[in-house]
Amino acid sequence: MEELLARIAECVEVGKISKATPYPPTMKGMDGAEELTLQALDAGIAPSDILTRGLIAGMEKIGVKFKNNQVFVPQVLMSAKAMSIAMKHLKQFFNDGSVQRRGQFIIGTVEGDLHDIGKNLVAMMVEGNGYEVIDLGVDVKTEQFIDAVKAHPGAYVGMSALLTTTMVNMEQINAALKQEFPHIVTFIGGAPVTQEFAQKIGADYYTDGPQELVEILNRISA
Ligand code: B12
Repeated sequence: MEELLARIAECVEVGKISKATPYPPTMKGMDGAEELTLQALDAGIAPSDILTRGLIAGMEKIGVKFKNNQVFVPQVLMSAKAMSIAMKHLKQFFNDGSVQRRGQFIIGTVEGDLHDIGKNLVAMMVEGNGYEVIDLGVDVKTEQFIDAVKAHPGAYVGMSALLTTTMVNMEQINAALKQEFPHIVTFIGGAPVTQEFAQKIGADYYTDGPQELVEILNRISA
């Protein structure tokens, strides 16, 4: 069992999706995250162990490497793909409640902004670390964020912006969220965003990448 979970973690870390996918070349023809997850389920390993000790363990490793500039966006996207294909087979266990999520995280790129690569990366990393992600997409207006929190009380909210002209929209969205839901915890990020800006607009947290965000989420939701 330990060996199977370690192999699942490795597949996520290196982005080995399934037997059929050629990446990484050193693992060509070998079982990937998909086959190994199915084998683990067949072997009776608890879905929660597959998630936390297999998939999430692998995602944590790639997250740390990304933070330390040891890997770059394409590798993280491969890891996220390996993770999501395995998650497809675990979804039913989340839906019937036998596996608990760590929390809910609403994310969107703010009004006027269509950049979504970074936002998607953050969403995948957060999901990969055991949270349910409600992705509102791009060009998300204040009302959409508010409606999403109404539909998911207690969820954390993340906002992304890549333009100096759209990051200012975060201020209004954040203020409206704080007014409507005084206990809400908000995160902001994106290339032009800074810690000082987060402080200025009253957002709770700024991080420059997904790994730091996940570390904060794990801390505050523990
Ligand atoms: C790809 C890209 C595009 C693509 C977007 C495709 C897509 N589906 O996203 C297209 C071609 C559509 C595009 C359009 C435009 N773009 Co553009 N684009 C880029 C580019 C090259 C890369 C952005 C990217 O994806 N980076 C990779 C990701 C992984 O990084 P990231 O987004 O920063 O995300 C990381 C962190 O910021 C953080 N993060 C991100 N979101 C969040 C959220 C939270 C909560 C947290 C905690 C963290 C976090 O985590 C991520 C992972 O580490 C940048 C230049 C650059 N090098 O940044 C310009 C750039 C952002 N674009 C720019 C501009 C000007 C535009 C346009 C206005 C161009 C035009 N004249 O039409 C339009 C705007 C359209 C619109 N309304 O949004 C400028 C912005 C300048 C500025 N300071 O405002 C840039 C900087 C290019 C430049 N040097 O001029 N763009």
